[in-house]
Amino acid sequence: MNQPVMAGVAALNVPAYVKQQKLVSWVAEIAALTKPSSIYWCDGSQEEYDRLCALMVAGGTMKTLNPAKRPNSYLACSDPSDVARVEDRTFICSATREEAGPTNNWTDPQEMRATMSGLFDGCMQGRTLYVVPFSMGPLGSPIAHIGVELSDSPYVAVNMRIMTRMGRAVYDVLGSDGQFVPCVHSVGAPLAAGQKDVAWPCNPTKYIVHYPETREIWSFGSGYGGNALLGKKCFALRIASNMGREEGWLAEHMLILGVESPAGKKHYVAAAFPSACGKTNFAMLVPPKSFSGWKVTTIGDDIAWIKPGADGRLYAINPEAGYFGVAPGTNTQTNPNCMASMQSDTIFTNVALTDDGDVWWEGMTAAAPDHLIDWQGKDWTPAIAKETGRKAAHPNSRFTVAALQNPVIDPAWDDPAGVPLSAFIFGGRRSTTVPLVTEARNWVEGVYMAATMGSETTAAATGQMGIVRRDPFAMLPFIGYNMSDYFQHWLQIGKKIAASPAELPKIFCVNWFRTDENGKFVWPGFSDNMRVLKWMIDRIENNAGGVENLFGTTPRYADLMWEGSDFSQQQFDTITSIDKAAWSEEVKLHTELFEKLQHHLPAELMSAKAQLEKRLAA
Ligand code: SAT
Ligand code: MN
Repeated sequence: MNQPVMAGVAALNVPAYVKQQKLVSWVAEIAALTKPSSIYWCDGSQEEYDRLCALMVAGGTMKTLNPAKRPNSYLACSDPSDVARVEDRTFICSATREEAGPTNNWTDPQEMRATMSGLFDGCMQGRTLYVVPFSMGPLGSPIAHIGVELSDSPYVAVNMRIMTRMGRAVYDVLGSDGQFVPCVHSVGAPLAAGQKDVAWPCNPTKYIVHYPETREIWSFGSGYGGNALLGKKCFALRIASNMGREEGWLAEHMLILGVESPAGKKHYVAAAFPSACGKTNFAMLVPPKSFSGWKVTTIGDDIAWIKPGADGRLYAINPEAGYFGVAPGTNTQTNPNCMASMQSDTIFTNVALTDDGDVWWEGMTAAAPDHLIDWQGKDWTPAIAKETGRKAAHPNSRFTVAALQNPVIDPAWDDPAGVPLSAFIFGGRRSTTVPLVTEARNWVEGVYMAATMGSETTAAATGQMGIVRRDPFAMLPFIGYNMSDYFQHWLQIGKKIAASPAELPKIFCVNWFRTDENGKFVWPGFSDNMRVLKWMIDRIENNAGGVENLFGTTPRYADLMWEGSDFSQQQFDTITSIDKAAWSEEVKLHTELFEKLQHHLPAELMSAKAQLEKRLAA
């Protein structure tokens, strides 16, 4: 009769195929803290996915889209306060503040653990704790790593099934003593007995916490994207960057694409851009018609894990298995492959619902439908939008879709060995100053360009939009340790390759976003980015000209292929001109950044800056 041990504690229900005692004990420990009403171990099956989606449809979290228009697809709309990553609530709790560095929020790990224990105590009451096992990278691959996310959000469970290799097979790889990164997530909205749930539970208090030393993640209060799908930014970038530093590899905020010439020669390049700056579009680029025979294929659209191979070259894998991309602006012109990917089996978040049960977002079609239900569930018409400026879809609305649905997925995307990289590309969103494309003359100059990169902020993170901030390597929100040490790590990798028989990948810096005097983008972007990509490939093969300028080598108009384009020399000059006065101002911002990062800042970068200043003064 008296069962004190079980009182108020959900049954563990461990499936027989789970063989690891350490994992089971950890689940029991978190359950004892968070006090869910039940525990459910995800197996990753389609049946389970369908069941959890149906549960969320019944609970009002998701709507089933019209199966004739968008089969097996759903629309989830979040609480209006929970729509993007929260960088000011993201913490790197290394042993010392110095290890987290000046660009990260830091709290003493002991103190943070006490805060977390308080917040997580009873936070899953009335909810189910989902045990979500996942592999970042091909299952069982020597470069892959396993994580287990404990979450009280079924939305997280179904999204993780798309975004990672999630399910039962992970336990076979994990065995009785394999390593995994423990990830604890709660929306922070316990339910009292009989209390009715809301469609999108979350908590105004949010914490996204990383403990690099013990490789743990704790996330509280948000159900959205990178805050909640812990395999993505938290694990694959913040924790993995720490692993990479220790083990001699790189975890980067980069897409990876393959580009094949008509002659059948293939190169892979990795490109870093801040969130919502077109990584997914670039990764799925369709070359212009005039580039017949050229093919672009996708390895990944957001994250790259890059390891030196036995031959000295750098090999990259995409640790993810799906895309969590920005919807607004995506259409059959800007990204036909992405539109095709989302034809079915897609979860949409915070886009608008059409009257016939399909989705819509700003930029999807030239003309908006006459009537929509917007992402906040309100009536929306073009007239209302004109009057109030209210968007039908949130600017950071997203789609979650499996990589395998991408018609141009690269045949090697799942290769455990990864693909060899010929170049790195770094790009920011800059309406002025930074030219269309620049090639670094050497590794150090490339690292300098990446380190000092600036970009105008987007809706992917909460906070003011459109202000230029330094975003080194597009990693500002994602680096899990001291930024200066990270620069050093990059320099180190360069030295290692230089000492091997392999050639160093080239480093390029791009800017698709220069505007004219009316604030309009000058460069058409999208397909036409192929013209820039081709120049890079030609440079790699010693096959294209360019001129040296202040800080690298840039193409002249004649160095790019213009067939099928009416982009003029004069337009080209507008987006490639280097204004000395603007660059003097720009370098002041580099100085400001370097002052902030002074501690451990590599001397090579200081001298790269001194050289740039000298050229500017000449
Ligand atoms: O919300 S995510 O962090 O997954 C998207 C992004 O900001 O890149
Ligand atoms: Mn991203």
